[in-house]
Amino acid sequence: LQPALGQAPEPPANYDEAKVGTFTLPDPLVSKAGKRITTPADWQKRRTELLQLFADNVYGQTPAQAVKLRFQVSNVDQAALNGLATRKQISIFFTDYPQLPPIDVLLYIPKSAQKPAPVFLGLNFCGNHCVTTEADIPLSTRWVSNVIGNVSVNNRATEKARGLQATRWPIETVLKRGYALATAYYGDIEPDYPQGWHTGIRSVLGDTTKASNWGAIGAWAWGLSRIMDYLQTDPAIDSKRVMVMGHSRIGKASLWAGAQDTRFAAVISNESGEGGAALARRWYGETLERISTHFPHWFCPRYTTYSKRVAELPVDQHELLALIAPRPLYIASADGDQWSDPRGEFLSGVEAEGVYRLYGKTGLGPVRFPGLNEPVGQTVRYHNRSGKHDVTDYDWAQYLRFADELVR
Ligand code: GTR
Repeated sequence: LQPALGQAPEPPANYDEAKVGTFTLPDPLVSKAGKRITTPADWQKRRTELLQLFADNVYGQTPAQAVKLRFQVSNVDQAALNGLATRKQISIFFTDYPQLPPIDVLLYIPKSAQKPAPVFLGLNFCGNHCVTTEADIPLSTRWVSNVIGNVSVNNRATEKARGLQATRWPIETVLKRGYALATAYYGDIEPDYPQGWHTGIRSVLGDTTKASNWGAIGAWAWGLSRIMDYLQTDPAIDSKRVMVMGHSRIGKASLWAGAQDTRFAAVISNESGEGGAALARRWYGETLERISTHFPHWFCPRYTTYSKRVAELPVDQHELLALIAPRPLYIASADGDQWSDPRGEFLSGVEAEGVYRLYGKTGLGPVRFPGLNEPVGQTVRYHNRSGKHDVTDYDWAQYLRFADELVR
């Protein structure tokens, strides 16, 4: 691809470990004033500081104001998936902003549950009709990407999209293990293109004049918290056991949601890469420069200013992971997805260890970068799956085991 006239050609991506470079990571356990953090109480103060640094420099400021919500249960099927689940569809309306579309939540609750069920919550990439082949899930009427599967026409979903990403959502397996599954289309919160914010929550909240105005990742994370608001009202759900899970750009949003909103009991990052779990200071695969020029709408405006001076970014992504401590965290990479920098994702988890230790927990523990398909760690877990950028049954098998051991 030729760069457009007047545009500098893109620097090539590095995939050579020898060329990653040397760098000094900011220490999560040293406050801005230079004080060493040694107790959970001090960490709580440092946490506030770090959240602010991520807001000011990476994702933007999440508006603090409470937004009035109205939950409308539009459809309940007591015998979905051959009687395996109660399936509910819930629309989350924003009472004060009737111009905004609702977030349409698709929720499966295991029929076998004797008590409120723990739940995996994750946003999906192309509409609720994409996660399942069930014919009676309405096609999303929102803007959808034309690129995913080449099945949309003029950015609207078609029947061909039904079940398109069902392999990423093994709903029946999850239900049979006793977990509920909740999902919603990320484009309900903000359609993922540069002007998409005009029809999403960022059109009414935030401040576009500020370098720390929130970006789309911030909006998606905010939306996850609004779904949590609903889950807290559903008596069939154990809202103390909500695990937020996300793939790739939605993995970035899930991490930011889990960092800010401690109601999430655990966080699962599936190949979140740059701006997610991967260390920004490593020159490997996707870089801050590349992501902030290709997807500036995902981040706050100030983020781009670090593209040629990443060493000056006052945070790095291990501190985002540390913000999830002491809660369980799963970081998953794929070997065929070097763009996401598997080793950089692993090292980021290693660097969060000190904060887990403050709470008497072992995070990843003293581990080396593992071989393929070899999960490691304790409260923080990591695997590097063989295969491409995707969410597979292998990934879910690990998440279910992790949930059984640490969240259940
Ligand atoms: C890529 C982007 C990654 C990742 C990915 C995805 O184009 O460079 O950071 O977010 O998209 O979301 O699948």
